Formats: sequence, C-alpha cells, structure tokens
Amino acid sequence: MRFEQTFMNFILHHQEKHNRTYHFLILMDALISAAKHIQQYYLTGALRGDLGLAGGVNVQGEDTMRMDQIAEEITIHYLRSSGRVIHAISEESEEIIAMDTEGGRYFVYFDPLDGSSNVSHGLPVGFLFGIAKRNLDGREDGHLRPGKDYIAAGMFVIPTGIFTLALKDSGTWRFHIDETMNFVKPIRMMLPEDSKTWELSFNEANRCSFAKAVQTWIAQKESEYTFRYLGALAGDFHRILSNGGIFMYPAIVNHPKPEKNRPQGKLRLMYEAAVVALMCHEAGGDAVDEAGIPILEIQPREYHQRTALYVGSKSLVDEIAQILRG
Ligand code: FDP
Repeated sequence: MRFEQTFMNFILHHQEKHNRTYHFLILMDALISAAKHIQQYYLTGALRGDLGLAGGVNVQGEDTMRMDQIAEEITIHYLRSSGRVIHAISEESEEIIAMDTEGGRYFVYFDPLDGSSNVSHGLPVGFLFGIAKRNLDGREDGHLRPGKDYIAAGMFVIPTGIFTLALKDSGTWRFHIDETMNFVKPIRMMLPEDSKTWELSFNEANRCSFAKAVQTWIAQKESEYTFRYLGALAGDFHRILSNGGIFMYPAIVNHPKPEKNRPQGKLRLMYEAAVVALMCHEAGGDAVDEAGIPILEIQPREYHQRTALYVGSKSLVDEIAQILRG
C-alpha cells in the first residue's frame, strides 16, 4: 500500500523545525474542519435546495446565497472554538467578529464561499483565508495588516478537495483530500518558468472598460497564450499557480454606463487579493494593483477595501506593473 504524508504531519514537522508553538496547529485544524464541513454541505446542497438565493443582501450590496450563510456560520463556529482567534473579518459581516479578545493570538481574514456565480451550478468555489498574528511588542493596529505581515494564507477549492497554503518564507504547498478526508501529499508549488503553459485569465466582457494602456497590453499578449476564466478566484488562481500566466481583475474605468465603473477594483484586499498575492509570492510570482503597487505592501484602511489585481508569473506582472506605473 502507498501512504502519503498528511497535512497535520507536515505542519507538525514544520512547526517543530522552526521552534514554534502549537497554537498555529490548533488554528489550522479549525480552518480544515470548517473547509471539510462546508465541502460536505456544498456537495449535497443542490439536493437540499441550499444552493439558491437566500433573499438577503450582504455588506457589499450583493445578493447572498444560502450557502454563503451556511459557510459563514460553520467557519465562525470552528474559529471561535479554536480559542486562538482574537478577531475575524469575513466577507459576509460588515463588523469585525470578536472571538477571544484576551487569550487569542491570531486575526483571520476570510471569505468562506467566494465565486458566488458558481454556487447555483454547484461548480467550484473558494474558501480563502489570511492569518496575521497579535502584536506582542507594540500597540495593536486595529488588525488592518498588509499582506506582507500575514504569517500564512490559503485557499480550499470546494468541492474539489484541493487545499493550497502559503507559509511566510517557507513556500506554497498544495494538498489533496484522500478517502479518509485527510488532506495529504504536500507538493511545493513553483510557477513554471517555461511560458508554454501560461494562461491569461480575466473577464473578457469587461475588456473594453479597462484602462486603455491595459487593453493595449492585452492585445499584444493575447496571441501568445490561451484564455481561461471560471469566475471564481480560487479556481482561476489555482490554474495560474500550476500553469503560470496572469490572473487579472483590472479597474473598470471606461464602462459605457459610468455609474458601473469600479476605479477602486472589485476584489477585496484583505481576504482575496492579499491571500493569492502571498501564495503567488511564495511560489516565485508577484501581484500588483492598478497603480503597479505590490499588493503585499498595501496598508488597508478598511476591512472590506477593494483593489484591482494582477497576479501571476513574475515577468508578466513586472511588465504590466511598469505600464501601470506610467
Ligand atoms: P463573485 O463576485 O462571483 O463572488 O469576489 C468575487 C469574485 O466572484 C471572484 O471570486 C471572481 O474572481 C470574480 O469576483 C468574478 O467576477 P466577475 O463575475 O465580474 O467576472
């Protein structure tokens, strides 16, 4: 028989090697329990009718799905019971979610079910999270940490059973779920240097609304690469991490209906862009915003701040960053 290394075994050894405490393990156990729980609900959601609209509107002004609420409730339950989380910030809650404000050690920024247009089809969605640590030396800063201060960031692609985790300064690792529901077989991810497999990923319908310089750059690149777009960041970024290329959600600045412009971008900085940026950075890639500023450097001003995002192979991100910086 063939046995693969489990995630818990991998992370225990990692903590031991770096002389770290067990607190992070307890937090990771909570996140994995939440992801497995959400995955099971999602797999059978259509049968129960849970994949439809819940009729509400979230803090971003978008319709909420029943599954969004279920995923949020599950995640909060596990994070709270870990006893390690000071506060959490979720896509679904406007306010900070206070947990263990005295004894907790971590801040968790999460989107428990990202890629909502896929939900009613039962197609892949993501559970994205970033983790920062309590400031033990100085004053607390309202938990508004830039991505470079995250100690880890990860995503579960639900319901495919694939989990990718970036550990600050220790690489990006991919795991697959096995028949016993364990995440196993750590594979270190590095973006491929060879551009043969590279892909471009963005919503083509928005193309004419991008900044002119971005449109021109895309026109120069499009014949070199193939296009892929699922419409769920975790799934689209998963492909880029394996195949190389670039995922973009540029600012919308030239929409024929100006009220539909999104000069600040669409994706959320703290639990979407910074999460994939850290994973990409640890895999040899990069990520910038519409001004060409590295995503990991951006100091958030608010929890649900939006940003434009260009993430992927370093040379492509460097090229577009130079153009964006003017
Ligand atoms: P969604 O709005 O469907 O929840 O965070 C938002 C996100 O999905 C990302 O997962 C995805 O990459 C992007 O938005 C898709 O947006 P478009 O439908 O505008 O392409």
